[in-house]
Amino acid sequence: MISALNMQFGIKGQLEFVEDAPVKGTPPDTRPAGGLGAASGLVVAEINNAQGCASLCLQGAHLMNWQPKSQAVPVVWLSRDARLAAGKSIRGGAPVCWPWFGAHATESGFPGHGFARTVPWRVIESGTEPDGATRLTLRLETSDKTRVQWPHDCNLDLTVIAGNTLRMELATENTGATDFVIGEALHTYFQIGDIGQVRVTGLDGCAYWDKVGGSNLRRQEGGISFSGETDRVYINTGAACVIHDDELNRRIHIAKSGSLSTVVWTPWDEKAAKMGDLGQPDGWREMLCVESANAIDNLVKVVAGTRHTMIVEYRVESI
Ligand code: TA6
Repeated sequence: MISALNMQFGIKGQLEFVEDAPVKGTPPDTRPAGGLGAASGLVVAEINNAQGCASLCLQGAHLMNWQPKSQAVPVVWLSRDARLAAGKSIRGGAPVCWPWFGAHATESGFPGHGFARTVPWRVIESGTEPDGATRLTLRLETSDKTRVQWPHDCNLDLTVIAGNTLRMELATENTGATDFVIGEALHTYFQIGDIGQVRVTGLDGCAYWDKVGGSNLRRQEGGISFSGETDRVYINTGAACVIHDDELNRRIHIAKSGSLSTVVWTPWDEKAAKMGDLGQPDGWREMLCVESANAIDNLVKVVAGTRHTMIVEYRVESI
């Protein structure tokens, strides 16, 4: 598998596929604590080019890390407690939430945020962009299991272009004869200096569903700062956002297209402690989710025979 992948899609000195396996010569149960945990056997695409580096687990097409060469600290956050395991979601990175966001509308037994992030995807293309960035495209592998939860004929592709910027394109192609409706998100965890110090701008005046303590419709006034659990689904907005991070001396610019919802989430201390996988004791202070999505009021009808694509582009500005 690994050698065949590298033969067909590897790019010398830029893109290599590796197995999440024990360090050579050490028994699997002595893997270092933390990091990516015990050997999962899952395959990871390691990208390293002149502009930056990134890593992506083929399961879930789950981008785990992105760090442009200009940055001493990764831009996409991965929990110290992140574990790779078959069928399990990875804490951090950019989980693909599809074909629904949040809880399933009617089936409480179906996984939150859909199944896309915990099933196998296969590589369908790789290449080098004219500016030297590395491009990789993966396609979700449908199965009897996925068809139980999603009985529609479709292709779901994720194209990742990693370099000085990070671009992700999530394309849903309806190859069947009937329309269907999806919810989706690129649920990206950004690395920040401290949650109490950052601000998010770009959503001034936008309506949002406040998910903390129920679900109340409110309107954003000015920028967003954080002093407690925050879980907001901003609706009907195609706006770009900026994370202002004075501690890390940078601004993270989050542009998007094909997305009318933006989710802003920090669990804060109590929820983080309950979740238990954000890196004890206060890993949650170093992450903030700003997710480009189509959720709640902004579900997307994909007409039979057509394709819908949601695109994000992240850029870091040192200040
Ligand atoms: O996007 C915010 C959110 O919906 C939160 O409510 C929280 O559940 C978070 O996603 C993480 O969800 P997960 O299923 O990855 O633990």
